[in-house]
Amino acid sequence: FTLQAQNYKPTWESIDSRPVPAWFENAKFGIFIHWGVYSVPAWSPKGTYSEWYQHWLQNKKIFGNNNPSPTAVFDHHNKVWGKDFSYYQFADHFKVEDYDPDAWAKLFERSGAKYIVLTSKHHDGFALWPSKEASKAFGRPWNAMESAAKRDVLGDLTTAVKKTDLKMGFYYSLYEWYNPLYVSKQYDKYVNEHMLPQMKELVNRYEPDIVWTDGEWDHSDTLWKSREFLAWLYNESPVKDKVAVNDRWGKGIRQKHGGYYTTEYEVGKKYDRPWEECRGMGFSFGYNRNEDVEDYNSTQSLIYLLVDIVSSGGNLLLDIGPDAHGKIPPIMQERLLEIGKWLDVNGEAIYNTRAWKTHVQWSEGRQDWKPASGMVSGEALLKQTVNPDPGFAVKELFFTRNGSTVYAIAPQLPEGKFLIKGLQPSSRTTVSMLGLRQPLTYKKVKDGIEVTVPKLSIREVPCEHAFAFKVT
Ligand code: FUL
Repeated sequence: FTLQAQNYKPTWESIDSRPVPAWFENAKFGIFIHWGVYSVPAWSPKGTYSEWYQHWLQNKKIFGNNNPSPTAVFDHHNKVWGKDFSYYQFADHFKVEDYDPDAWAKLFERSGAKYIVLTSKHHDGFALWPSKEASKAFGRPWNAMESAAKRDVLGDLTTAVKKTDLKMGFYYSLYEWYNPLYVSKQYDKYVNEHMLPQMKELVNRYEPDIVWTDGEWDHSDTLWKSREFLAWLYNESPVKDKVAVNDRWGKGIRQKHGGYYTTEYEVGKKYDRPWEECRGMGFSFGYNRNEDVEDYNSTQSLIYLLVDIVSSGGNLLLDIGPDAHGKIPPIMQERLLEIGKWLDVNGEAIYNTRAWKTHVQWSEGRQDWKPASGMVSGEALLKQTVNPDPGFAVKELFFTRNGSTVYAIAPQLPEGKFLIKGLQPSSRTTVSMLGLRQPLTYKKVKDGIEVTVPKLSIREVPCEHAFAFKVT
C-alpha cells in the first residue's frame, strides 16, 4: 500500500480525500512521550497536567478544573525553587545524563507498541531538537542542544527508533504561551518565520511517520496556514507517501478534518475515520511526582482500555513521562513490559484488526449500566468490565475482526461453556484460544455458538488479564 502521488489542494475537501495510511490503522498501539523542561519540576496537583507548569506559574493559578488549590503550582515553585527562579532556568537542569535512546527503543519494542510520538516542542516553546528559531525567539538557549542536555534529544531517539520496526512521529504545539512574537500578536511573523520553518525542518530533517499537532484551538486553520502546510506535506515533502497526521489543525477542526481523529481521555464514541485515544498512564502527560502508585492505571486497566478501544476501531496512544535525567520511571517501564507480555500471546487479536459489527457483548442481568464517557480514568472503565456488583451487566466479550476471522476477547477466563452471540458457524469453522495449541470444541446454538473451555491448570493458562478466542 502506498499513497498515490496526487496533487492535493490546500482545501479541506482535497486534504480529507487522502486516506489515512493503512499502517496507522493496523498499528493499534503507540507510545506518547511528553518530555521537556517541565520534566525538571515534574510537579502539579494530582489530576492535572504537569506539562502546564509554566502557564500556571505565570498566571499564578491553575485553569480549567475546579482544583481545590488553584495556586498550588505557584506556591510550590516559590517554596521549592524560589520566586526568583524563572521557568527558563529549568533548561539548565534538563541534563538527560542517563538518557539511552537505544535502551528506550528496546523497551518500546518489547511493549508491543508499533509507533512513538515524541513532543518535539510543547506549549512552552522549548525544542528537543537544535531549532535555531526557538532560541532566536526567546533570546536565550531554548533548545536541548544549546542548553544543559547538549544533545539532539529528538534526533537521537529518532535514529534509535528507526533501527527497529517501529514508526516515529512528532507532537508539535502550534501555539506557544510566551513566545514574544505570539504574545505581541505578530501572528504572521510567528507562523511564517517561526512555526512553519520549524515544522518543515522537523519533516525534512527527521522524516517522521506522524505529524501530531496540538494547541490548534487558539486560532483558525487559516491563521495557522494548516491547509497549505498539509498540501506541502502530502505533495512535496520527503514523507508524502507514508506520513499520517492527526486532526488538530485549527479551531473547530478537531474530529472534522485532517487525517485521523484524536480523543483525549474520552471513551464510548464511534467515529467514521481512523481515530486514536491518547492518555497518560496516570493522569498527567508530563512526569508528575505527585502521582502515587494508586494514581497509575493497573496493567489490567490498561489492557482493558486497549482492548476496548481496538474493538471500537481505534488506536491507543499511551503516554509516558521520562524524568529530567533521561530515565523512564520504572512503574512506566513495568506497565509497558506487562502490556508487551500480553500482546506476545494475544497480538493477533489486536494488530491489523478492525471493529466487528458488534463492539461488546454485555452479560445477562441489568443492562442499565451507563457506559463511562467524557474524561474517565481507566479504573472507571475497569468497573464496566469486571464489576463486583452482581446486579450490573458487564462487558463480557470484546470483538475484533480480521477478514473472516472474529476474535472474542474475554476479560475473565470463562469456565466451562460460554456463548458468543451473533456468529453463524459453517462446517469449516474452527475455534481456538490464543496461546493454547489444541482447538476448542463448540456447538451451534440459537443465537450464536457455545464454546467449551477445558479446565486449565494455572500453568496452562496462557496469559493474564484477558483471553482471546479466535473464530475462523
Ligand atoms: C493537550 C495539551 O494541552 C496537553 O498538555 C497534552 O499535550 C495533550 C496530549 O494535548 O491538548
